[in-house]
Amino acid sequence: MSEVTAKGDELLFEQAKSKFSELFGREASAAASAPGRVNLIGEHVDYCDGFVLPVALPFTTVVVGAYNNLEECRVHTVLTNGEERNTSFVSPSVGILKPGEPAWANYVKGVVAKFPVAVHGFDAVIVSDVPMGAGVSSSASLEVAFFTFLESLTGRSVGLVEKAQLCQKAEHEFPGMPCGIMDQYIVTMAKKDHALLIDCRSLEAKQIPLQIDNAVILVVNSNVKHQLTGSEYPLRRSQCQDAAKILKVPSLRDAGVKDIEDLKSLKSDPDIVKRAKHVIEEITRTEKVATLLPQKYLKEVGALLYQSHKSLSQLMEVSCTELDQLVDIMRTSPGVYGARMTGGGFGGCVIALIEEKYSKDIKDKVLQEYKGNPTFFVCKPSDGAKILKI
Ligand code: GAF
Repeated sequence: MSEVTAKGDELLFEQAKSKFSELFGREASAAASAPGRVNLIGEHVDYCDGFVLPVALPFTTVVVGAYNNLEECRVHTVLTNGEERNTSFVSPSVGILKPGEPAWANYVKGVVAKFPVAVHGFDAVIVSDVPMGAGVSSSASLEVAFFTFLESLTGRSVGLVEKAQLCQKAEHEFPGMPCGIMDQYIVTMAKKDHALLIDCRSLEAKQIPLQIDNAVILVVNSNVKHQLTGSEYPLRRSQCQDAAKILKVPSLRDAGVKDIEDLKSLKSDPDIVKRAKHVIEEITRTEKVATLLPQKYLKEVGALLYQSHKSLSQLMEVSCTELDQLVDIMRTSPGVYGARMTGGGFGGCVIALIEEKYSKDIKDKVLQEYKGNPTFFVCKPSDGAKILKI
């Protein structure tokens, strides 16, 4: 089946509650959910203090649980593909949490460790339909859902920006991924029918209405994930920091087009020049899209999406054959304004801004021409994390 649809909070919530009572023999007392996301534009610029324009998806992670009067946190997870896993670790009220095996548990442990109070032992069940390894931020969805669950469990909450920052810190220190702030921020703050223009320096944000009449954002999952992100993402981040250092600016947000020439004349490493050029130009493209989109200048927005993809592929070098192929198919499809890869790259999804009436034709063309096994969904801008009433 090439079409994937979100199950919705309610169904996942029911599933999580009944799993909890089946496993732990009592009712859950606290619950929360948080969505996945796609990024419309502003890729690989959040860690350079740039602007990003993500949207939350209707796919969500739900966490339910209750205290267990033990000195242990026991967590059971039901993955998108139905597989189940569990883990347990010492409660932070009696011990210090450290990253370790199993790898997936680090996302949960990190959040528990960064939570502002030492949580007593609890049992929890996680159920999610956010596609994994698809670049739609299943990790931030899990982190923020878990943090929000802990807020509900303990009655201790923090401001939304602080929540996003603590979850980002958890991801840096436990799974060890030096991500920017975009994913945790959108997953925390998203509003239905809106994209969010985030200034990753000031951490202020503006809701951008996403009513684009007869157009929709089609997401195509390439269903490939190359094992490069682990090493290549930190490398991109450090190359951007090196470029800023050479230019003697705090970050590439402070650099302009002229600086690209300066970098060249200083005989900088050609890779560093390419990364800087991508970041500087992508920040400008993002600001433009945030202005053009609500005015429904869809052709112009589409052209910027194509430019963004080209830059991610040739300058940032975070695309791959499959994503390039999907974007190329879009270029020759009727009814497509523009398309680009979304997220960290090396696989995952492509987004395409399309005329809704061409949706079937476009999908048929992708199914015929794409060499892999694609799946599709339409991006319905959804709300951010919330506490669910038990
Ligand atoms: C990943 C990271 F987690 C984000 O912070 C961001 O850098 C993105 O890749 C690329 O734009 O999702």
